[in-house]
Amino acid sequence: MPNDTGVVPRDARAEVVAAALAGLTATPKTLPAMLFYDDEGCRLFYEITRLPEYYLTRTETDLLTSIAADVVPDGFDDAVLVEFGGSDETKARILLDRADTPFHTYVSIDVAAPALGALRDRMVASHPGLTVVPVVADFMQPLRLPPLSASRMGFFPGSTIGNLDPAAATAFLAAARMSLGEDAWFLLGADLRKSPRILLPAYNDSAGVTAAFNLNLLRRLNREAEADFDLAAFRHEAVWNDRDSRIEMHLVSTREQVVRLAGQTLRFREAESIHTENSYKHTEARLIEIARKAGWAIERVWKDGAGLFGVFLLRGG
Ligand code: AVI
Repeated sequence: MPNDTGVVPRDARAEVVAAALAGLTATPKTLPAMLFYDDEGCRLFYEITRLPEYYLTRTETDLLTSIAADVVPDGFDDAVLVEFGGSDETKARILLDRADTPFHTYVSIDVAAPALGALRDRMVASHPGLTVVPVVADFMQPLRLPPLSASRMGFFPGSTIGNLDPAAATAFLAAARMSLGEDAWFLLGADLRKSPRILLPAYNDSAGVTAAFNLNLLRRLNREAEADFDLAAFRHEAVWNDRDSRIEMHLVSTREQVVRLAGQTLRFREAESIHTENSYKHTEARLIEIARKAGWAIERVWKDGAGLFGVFLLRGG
C-alpha cells in the first residue's frame, strides 16, 4: 500500500512482486484482484461507481436508504456497527445518520492504515458523538476485536462478497461470525444474478473507465515490481461465465510478447489472457445457502424493485 508520501515501503513491494510472480508463472496466468487498489486504482474504482452502466452502487445506496429504519432489529440499542473492508464509509453513513440510530460506535476494519486514519478524521468531524474505532487488519481472517457492547452488527456492503469464490465467501462469513461473537447480526449487500445484457456493460463501460482500471494493474507492476509491460499490447475483456455465474475480467495480450518482471522473463502468446478478477452474481437462494453454511440464520432479504441487488439481514446463534 502507498503511504502518505506516495512511497511504497520495501516489504509491501516484496508482497506485490511475490503475488505477481506467483500468478503470472501459473497456467492459466492470473493476477490477484487486491492489486487493483493502489491510489490510482481506488480513484478509478470511485469513477466506476458513478458510471451509468455500473448500477450496483446507486441501486444498493437507494435500497439501503429506503430500508434503513427496518434493518435494526427490535430491542437493538446501545449498538456497535462493524464494517468489514470499510475505508469508504458512505454506505455506513446511511445507517449512522438516522436520528434514531442505535449505533454509538463504528468499527471499521481494513488493511489500508492511511485510508482508515482519513476515515476516522472524517467521521469524528461529522459525528462528534460517535466513537470511531479503526482496526488495521485483514478481515478475511478471524479477528480479535476490541471489547464491544451487547448489540453488534457486521456490515459488508458493495457486493465485495462477489469477488470471493463461494468457498472463500463461506469462510469469510464464518470468520466474521467468530469475530463478532455470539448473538451478532450481519448486513450483507450483494449483486444478484441477472441477464448478461445488463452485467456485461457494467464491466465494460462505454467511457473505458473499467478498461483503465484493469490496465492500471500493469502500470502498477511496472512501477512497483520492476516490470516493463507495454500497456498498448494488452486489452481489457469482460466475459460472462454462465456455468460459474460470474463476470470475469481479463487482460488479453494482443501479440506474442516477452515481459520482464523483477528480473524474470514472462512469455505471452497472442490472445493469451491474464485473469484479473471474478465477480460472482449469485441468486438469492445461493447467497442464502452460502450464509447458512457459514452458520448464519437468514432473518430478512430486501431487493430493489427490479431485483438487481439484495440486502441480507443475517443472525448469528
Ligand atoms: C469491488 N467490487 C465489488 C467491484 C465488482 O463489481 O466486482 C470491483 C469492480 N471490478 C470492475 N468493476 C468493479
